[in-house]
Amino acid sequence: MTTIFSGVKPTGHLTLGNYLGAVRRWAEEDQHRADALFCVVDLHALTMQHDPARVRRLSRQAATLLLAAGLDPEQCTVFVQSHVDEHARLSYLLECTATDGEMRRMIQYKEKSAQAKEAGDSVRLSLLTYPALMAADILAYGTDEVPVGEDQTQHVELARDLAVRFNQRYGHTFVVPKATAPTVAARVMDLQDPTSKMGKSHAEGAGIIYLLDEPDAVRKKVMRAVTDSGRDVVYDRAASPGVANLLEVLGSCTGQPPGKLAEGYDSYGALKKDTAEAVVELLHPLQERHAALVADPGYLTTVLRGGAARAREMARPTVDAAYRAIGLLEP
Ligand code: AQP
Repeated sequence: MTTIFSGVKPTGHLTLGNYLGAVRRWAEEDQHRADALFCVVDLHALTMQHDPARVRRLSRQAATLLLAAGLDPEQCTVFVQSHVDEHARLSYLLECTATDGEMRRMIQYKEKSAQAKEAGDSVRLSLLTYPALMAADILAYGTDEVPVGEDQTQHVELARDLAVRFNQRYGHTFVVPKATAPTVAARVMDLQDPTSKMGKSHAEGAGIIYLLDEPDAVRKKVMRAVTDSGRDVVYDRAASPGVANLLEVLGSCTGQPPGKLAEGYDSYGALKKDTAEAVVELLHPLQERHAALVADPGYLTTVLRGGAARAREMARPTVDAAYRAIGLLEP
């Protein structure tokens, strides 16, 4: 059976980008067709300046939203990364497999280390090494597929390279995984700056739709989205990034190709109105389920404990095999 692993970082409130790029597929397709694990990757939230209480709060909120989005603990394994020691155990072996140069080439490292320096913060060593931890997250489970948004493909490529290198040096140990991205909305852009990704760790702003935004807040953000100076509704990411982004969001919500949708509009206003309503409708059931789950916090705790126990059991044989293969004595 295919094994699927993916995760979400508790670095902010989950956004429409997280949902359309990743979480919706996990719930609607992946959990039903594979042995699937979905994880709140809390260790990854420690690579930049962080507030411990906020990370704890956001970790529970992210896990609650995964369930609200439709992940069913009877169908898949939902857990928190730091509850399963195998991730950190394997990460060190992968740091011993990766090179300094390939870590420094990671786009997110370049961008975020520049951001930290600009803010006058020191750059944490973990910001450089965390792709090895992400590779460990993936490889520990014999993962075949990693359903992610486009921004994460470089990290999954690194996990592939490390798996291949480790297998060549020490004997076959890891399955070589591949990233899968959705055909539409693989990179949802910020509504106010359609040349940059809608990211949950970015400063809160009118360009980011959060999954728990009230309907009126969603409408306001979409109606104020930056479009282009022209008038024609065309699907052209390079020439009209704002309009293309709205068409992708609408296309993803309604299951129609963005290029085809463009033919049905002759004004930006009508496109925005339909996009806003489609997003409100898409989020409504998720928000209702979220409210019900929040009313029963014990349920989430039970799900996460069960998920961690199962994940540990799944990861241990592969991580133990990697320890033996690389030359470490059995205890
Ligand atoms: N805008 C997006 N469009 C499509 N997919 C997206 N994803 C994130 N943003 C978009 C996908 O959602 C999954 C979880 O994301 P994450 O928690 O790894 O990262 P993030 O939401 O992008 O949060 P940050 O903290 O703002 O991260 P940085 O700044 O590091 O990108 C992933 O599958 C991701 O691809």
